[in-house]
Parts: sequence; C-alpha cells; structure tokens
Amino acid sequence: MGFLAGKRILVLGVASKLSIASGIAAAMHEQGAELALTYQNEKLKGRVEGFAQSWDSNLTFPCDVTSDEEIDQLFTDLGQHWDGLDGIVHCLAFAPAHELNGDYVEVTTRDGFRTAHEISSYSFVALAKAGRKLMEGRNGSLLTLSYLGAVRTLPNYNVMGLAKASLEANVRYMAASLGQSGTRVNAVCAGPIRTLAASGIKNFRKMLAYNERQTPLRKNVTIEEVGNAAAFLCSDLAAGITGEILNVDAGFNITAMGNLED
Ligand code: NAD
Ligand code: 0WE
Repeated sequence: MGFLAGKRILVLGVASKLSIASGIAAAMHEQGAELALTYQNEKLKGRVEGFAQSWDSNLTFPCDVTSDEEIDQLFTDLGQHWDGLDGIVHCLAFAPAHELNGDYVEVTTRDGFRTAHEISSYSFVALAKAGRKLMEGRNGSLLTLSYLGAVRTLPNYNVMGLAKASLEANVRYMAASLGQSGTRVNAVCAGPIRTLAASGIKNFRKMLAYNERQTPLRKNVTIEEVGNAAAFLCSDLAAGITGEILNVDAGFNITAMGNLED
C-alpha cells in the first residue's frame, strides 16, 4: 500500500504533461492518494479532464485564483464529493511577461508587482482560508512550489523573486496559524525545469545547461523527483515537518564558487 493511501488531495496547476503539478499528481497517485484537479480556464478544461482520468479521478473544477468567487465555489463543489480534504497542492505562479525580461529596476511596475504577488503568493493563503473547514482535524497538509530567486538574485526573475520571498514567508505564517488545527504547511524549492512557464523565458536553455554543470549532482532535477518530495511532504511520513522550505535542486543552493572544471 502506498504512503498516501486514504488521502484526498486537491492539486492546482496542471497545464501540460511537463507541469510540475503533473509530476506531483503522478507521484501522489502512485502512492495511493485520491486526487481532484483544477484548471485555470476553459481552454485547459479538456486537457485537465484527460489527466484526471489517467490518475483514476473524475473530479475536475475550474479555478482562476484571481477570483474569490471561483475559489469559494471550488470548495463548495469539492464538498459535494468529499466530506473532508487532506491536502492542497498549490503549483502556480504568474507575472506579466514584460516584468521577466530586462533590468529589475527598469521593468518593474506597480501593476506587475501587484499581479505577481496576488497570483503567486496571496492565492496560497486564500485557498487555505477557503479550504479550512474541509481540512480541519485531519492531519492535513498544504504544499506550494518556490524557487531560489526568492533569496538570491538572477537575471530576469525580477519581481517573481519578490513574490516567491512573500510566498515563503506565507508558508511560515500559515504553518504557525494552522498548526493547531492539525494542518502542516511546507514548500518545495525546485531547481529549474523546462515547463510551459519556462518556455518563453530568455536564455532558459543556457540556464539549464549552466545548472547542470554547477550542481553537486551534475544534473537538472525532474518533475518526478520534485513529485516524490512533494508526495513525502504531504504524507504522514512528514508528520513532524511544518513551515519548511525543502530544496529539491540537485544541491545547487549549497554551492558558491560552483564548478570551475567544466
Ligand atoms: P506550468 O506552466 O506548467 O504551470 C503553471 C500553472 O499556473 C499553470 O497550470 C497555469 O494554469 C497556472 N496559473 C497561472 N495563473 C493562474 C491563475 N490566475 N489561476 C489559476 N492558475 C493559474 O509551470 P510550472 O513550472 O510547472 O510551474 C508550477 C510552479 O512551480 C510555479 O509556482 C513555479 O513558480 C514553480 N517553479 C517552477 C520552476 C521551473 O523551473 N519550471 C522551478 C521552481 C518553481
Ligand atoms: O517561477 C518560475 C516561472 C514563473 C512564471 C513564468 C512566466 C512565463 C510566462 C511566472 N510568470 C510568467 N509569465 C508569463 O507570461 N520559474 C522558477 C521558472 C523560471 O522563470 C524564470 C527563471 C526561471 C528558473 C524567469 C527568468 C529567469 C529564470
């Protein structure tokens, strides 16, 4: 029996087979979790329904996290199928494309800043609040996805770095708030992975090649590796872990001078 047997988990952020959310959902399914998925818009509906089927689920719901109504409706609808919820996986982020290309001080705008923080950080606590009743008293777990740009600078990540810093602080405050109702809150901080969200990014190929040369494990991480760590954090195997940001990055974050040999 898998280590998530009997757990009911809601996963947000599946957009393609390359999505980190897909790696997480697959790992959780493999460990026996029952899944529900959301899709951002009608364009993604059919595709997400197909993914759900492949993981033995017929529970899919719309949820654009910029809408309070859609967030509330999501948990109303989910409550019609499940009498409780053991996990929420938040695997989404967004900043307007023009904020992620060019010098930070030059390209950052009030509106881009607001959008990045609203979608990439605020939405995590909004989901926790709306899902609180369904999750109460069940050794539940909330999980989100961060990136090293929260604590180090790199070209072009720009306002997304601030949004991830906010998200990581959100993990700690949510963990402190929800601990007494038995809910743990953690993040996986993943190394760079080629997904839809990465596809438009300038020099992403170069970043992956650099990363592969510089990490202690001399590789880029996969959505399967991130998925397995995420499945662990949402399971009772991680019952003592909350407020944690777990690096799944082949060790990149521990290096400074990196690898000068090749
Ligand atoms: P992806 O494009 O596959 O997933 C991004 C998801 O965000 C999509 O499913 C999209 O529908 C969703 N989304 C965007 N705006 C939304 C909104 N308003 N409402 C609802 N959903 C919305 O890309 P990914 O790389 O799998 O990204 C998933 C998470 O992983 C993000 O938080 C990202 O910051 C994080 N992350 C990615 C990498 C990487 O290198 N790819 C590394 C570390 C962390
Ligand atoms: O968090 C991310 C990407 C998040 C993201 C991606 C996009 C592209 C399309 C947020 N918003 C948008 N908006 C769009 O219009 N990552 C960790 C992947 C990533 O993105 C980068 C990176 C890395 C790594 C951007 C610049 C530099 C490095």
